[in-house]
Formats: sequence, C-alpha cells, structure tokens
Amino acid sequence: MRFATFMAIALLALACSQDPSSLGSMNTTEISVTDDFFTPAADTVTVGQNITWQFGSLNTHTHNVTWDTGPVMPANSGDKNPAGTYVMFFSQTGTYTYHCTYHGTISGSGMAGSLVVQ
Ligand SMILES: [Cu+2]
Repeated sequence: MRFATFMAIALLALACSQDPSSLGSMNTTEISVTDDFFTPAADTVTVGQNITWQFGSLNTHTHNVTWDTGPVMPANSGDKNPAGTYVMFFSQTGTYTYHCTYHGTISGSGMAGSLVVQ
C-alpha cells in the first residue's frame, strides 16, 4: 500500500513537472482566425514546417490571409467565410508579415500577423 501511494505521488509530480514556458503560443503550427484576430499574431516556426490557418466556424466576418512579404504564390488564402483552412510552408528563413484585407492593413495594424521562420 505504501508503495502504491509513493507511486501515485511520483506520477503526480512527474505530470506537474512540465515546463510552463513550453505551454506558450510560440512555435505553434496552427494559427486560429477569428473575428477579428490571428492567434498567435506573432509566431516563430521552422523552415519547411507546415503552418495552418484555421478559420473558425463561428466567424461572422469574411477573413483572409494576404501576404505583405514572403511567399510569392499564392499571395493570399482567398476569402474564407466563415470556416476553412489555409496551409503554407516556407523554404527560406526570414520574417514574413500578413494581414486580412477586410480588418487589417499592410502596415500591421488591426488584423495582422507575422511569422519568423528560422
Ligand atoms: Cu478579417
């Protein structure tokens, strides 16, 4: 019985030992698109990694991902209303910025995001 209690405590301690900083929003491969935000708006990803923009089914506005810098084609996701997905990957390192043409600007205000590809 004591051994079982010890094991239960040991397993609980192991489960709680995950570094909380690893639970942040950086290095995600999925960016959610909701009225009117990209989450996370700034992200760091790895070259060759697929990144998926997931347009929420509860959106009441039309959104898109339109590149200010970065991939040449396709230059945008096309309009998604309300739901959909857009997948992109980068073969070169750099900082790439994008915005929704309806709710953001090329200067990065409003509904806009950036990716650091390393
Ligand atoms: Cu939008």
